[in-house]
Amino acid sequence: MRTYGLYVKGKWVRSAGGQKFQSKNPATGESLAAFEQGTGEDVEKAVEAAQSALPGWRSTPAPKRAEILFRTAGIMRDRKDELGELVTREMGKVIAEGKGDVQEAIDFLEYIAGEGRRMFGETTTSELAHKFCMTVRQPIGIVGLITPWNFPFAVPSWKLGAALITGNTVVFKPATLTPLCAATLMEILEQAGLPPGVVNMVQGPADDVGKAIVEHPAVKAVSFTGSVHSGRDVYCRASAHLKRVGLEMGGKNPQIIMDDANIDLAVQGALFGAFGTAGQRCTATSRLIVHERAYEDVLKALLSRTRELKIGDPLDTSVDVGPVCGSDQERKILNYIEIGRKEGATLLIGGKKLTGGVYDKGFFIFPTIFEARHGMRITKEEIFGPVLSVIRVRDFEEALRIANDVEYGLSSSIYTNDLSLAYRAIHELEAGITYVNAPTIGAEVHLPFGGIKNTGNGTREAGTAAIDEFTEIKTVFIDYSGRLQKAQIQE
Ligand code: UN1
Repeated sequence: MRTYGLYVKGKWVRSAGGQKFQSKNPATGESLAAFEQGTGEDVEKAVEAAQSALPGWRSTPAPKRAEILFRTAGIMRDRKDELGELVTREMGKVIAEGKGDVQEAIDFLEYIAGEGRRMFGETTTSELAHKFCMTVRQPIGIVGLITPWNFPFAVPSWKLGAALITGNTVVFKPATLTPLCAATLMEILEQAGLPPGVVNMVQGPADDVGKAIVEHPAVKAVSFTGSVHSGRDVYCRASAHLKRVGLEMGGKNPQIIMDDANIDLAVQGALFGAFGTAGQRCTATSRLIVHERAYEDVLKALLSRTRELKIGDPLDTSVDVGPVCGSDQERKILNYIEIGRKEGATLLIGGKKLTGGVYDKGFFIFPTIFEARHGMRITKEEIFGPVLSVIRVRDFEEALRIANDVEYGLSSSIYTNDLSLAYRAIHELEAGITYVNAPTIGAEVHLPFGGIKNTGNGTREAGTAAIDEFTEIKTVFIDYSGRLQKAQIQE
């Protein structure tokens, strides 16, 4: 089995602590590779490398930096099938989604590489004659990127692409559940021509490596995607150093189905939203809020379609739902199912770990649907697994009130053909993203992505907002009058 080092200054190196860990296929238990486990000392070296690469990288013209990102996307496109399989083997999402993860990385890298020839500032008027005013964007410096396991190519590529095009250098800590995807991404960046030290990867646990990155005084900004619990910790530690922090955290995303909706379409959306990626997206649908007049029809269609779902080997193209990503995930999800039962929600389907044959080697949970009352823990806390709570409501007002009565605000959806309800949902759903007649998952990379309330701290990733996350704005005044002119002062 191959052992991967940490990636520092363009070299694969041993960790200071000498410990190793392995990555395992959540469907089969097979070990995929071994990895050096980094420590705070390794972070120190990674920061030094990022520091020494910074002057060269920030002075490389942005369109030249873009060429490397375009090449990175090109390599991914050439290797898309193989990389998609890698995502599936390491993370467990079904192969169509594994390839989708890689496609999302390609899409974003190409989109953001285009910013190399934009990265617009402002030009504006001056209150004084013969004076020119504008803004330019500059890199922040060394940035720390901390990424989750559920999109092991896409989310690191969002953050890396945006940080790199804007001229920052990086210390990158990927999730410990998907180290092989991360190491492969480093190989691809290197092959695409990224200079040594521009991106440095230190694998390892959050409480050691993550903490060292967040608290290092030379790391000027941190971009984090993960749980609210960890994100809050990152925010508090980083704020002591007055760092820029971008947080993208949990969701408890609702899909509302009104009585005039196309039920078949709405149910297809709910299935994809709730059970796609085995419910392990921060955008996953975890609450289906259904108008009472559509309720029986929705439930019937939902259950009959869920019964037909094939659970199993995620590399098999006929499989709909793969395993969840590891034993901790499995335990947490099964625990929530137990909580749902105990608090009196009616289990309609699923609710257990699958056993026997191939299932014994992996972490398979059958898609689970509860009929629940709003207020139960399963309707308010993020589960991050294939568990959907269906909630019956009398009307749109009640649907809206329930949809908004959670601590999170990432994605949301409404199925209706009533234009005024659709617009009210757009205005009144408390979320960073609202879909009309489409599921809560599947955001496109050229639009801002992120949430309100406890989902985030006001930043957005992807889209044009990605540039804001990783740049400082410099305001420039050029006086070509040849004399001292005083703003605000009448003479
Ligand atoms: C995530 O789950 O962290 O909108 C990202 C979506 C994907 C991105 C999800 N494009 O579902």
